[in-house]
Amino acid sequence: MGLLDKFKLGLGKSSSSLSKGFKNIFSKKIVDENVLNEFEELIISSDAGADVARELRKDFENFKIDKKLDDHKEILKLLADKMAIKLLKYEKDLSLMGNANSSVIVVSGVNGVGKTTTIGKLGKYFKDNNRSVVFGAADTFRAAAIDQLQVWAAKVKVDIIKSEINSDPASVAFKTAEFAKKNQIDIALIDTAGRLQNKKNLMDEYKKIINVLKKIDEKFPNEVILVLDATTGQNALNQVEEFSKIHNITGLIVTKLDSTAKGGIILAICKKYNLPIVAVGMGEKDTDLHPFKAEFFAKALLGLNS
Ligand SMILES: Nc1nc2c(ncn2[C@@H]2O[C@H](COP(=O)(O)OP(=O)(O)OP(=O)(O)O)[C@@H](O)[C@H]2O)c(=O)[nH]1
Ligand SMILES: [Mg+2]
Repeated sequence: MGLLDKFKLGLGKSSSSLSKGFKNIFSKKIVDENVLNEFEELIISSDAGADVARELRKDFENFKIDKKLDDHKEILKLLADKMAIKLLKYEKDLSLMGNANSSVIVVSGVNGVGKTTTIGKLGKYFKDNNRSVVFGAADTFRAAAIDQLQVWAAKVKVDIIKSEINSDPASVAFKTAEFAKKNQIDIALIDTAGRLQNKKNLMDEYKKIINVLKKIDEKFPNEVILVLDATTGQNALNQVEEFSKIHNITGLIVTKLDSTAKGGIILAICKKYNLPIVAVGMGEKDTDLHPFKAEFFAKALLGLNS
């Protein structure tokens, strides 16, 4: 299956929801103010945000479709092009991630967004691309979290550095980075907790992990990835803000796009924060993480086949 087909499958819920709306819009004879409003609302309903919806409305209006909306596919293609152009600068080549010798990647995010699963999938992706990988189980607050990462490590056949439950997460992160450097492992992926007693604790813990890594090498962590759950909608935007206060986020991974009809959230995130999308999660299997491709995302969202 090609990447476009994977995006189509993953964004199926979003595209079928948008398709119904477009069908209705395209049934109108003339693009008047009402149709434009309907169009704008449809885009907003995909969680793309008011700014993006307004921009796309302008694009749609500028197509000058004043006679009949008969060539639907052409119109959707034009729209997909506009959307892809807006998103292109947020593509970040996943295969280029961790190209420094021993790159340390901290994976952060609030609880349940898919951090541990994404680390498992990233491990698989990098292994398949002939990179050596080690996982660091720095979510030490629940035994199940350590076990979960252990299961992924066994599944994708990578080493894991772990410690007992309630041990210091920063110490696990430190040992993982040290192990990677000593053994010339290409990529160290560090799992972190999404939930602590309170937000301040959580943020302090992240700071500590990051500071301790810098002690091994000031370039560490090479990446701080924030994982966002597409099903949480606009709330994801606040999470970008909160985590940016701790450390520069170098990239985003948006998960669970397969579970929502509101995949347009990616457009809102890109519009608001100038951050690259490193990958997108579209399912629970190890092969369900894909590099973010603006063109395929736009086409799949609008239900185009090519
Ligand atoms: N459908 C779908 N489910 C996903 C995806 N990514 C993760 N999940 C599921 O989301 C749930 C939470 O995933 P975890 O990886 O445990 O999330 P986490 O951020 O590590 O959670 P905490 O460690 O509790 O903070 C699991 O049931 C995953 O299988 C995805 O892309 N699509
Ligand atoms: Mg986890």
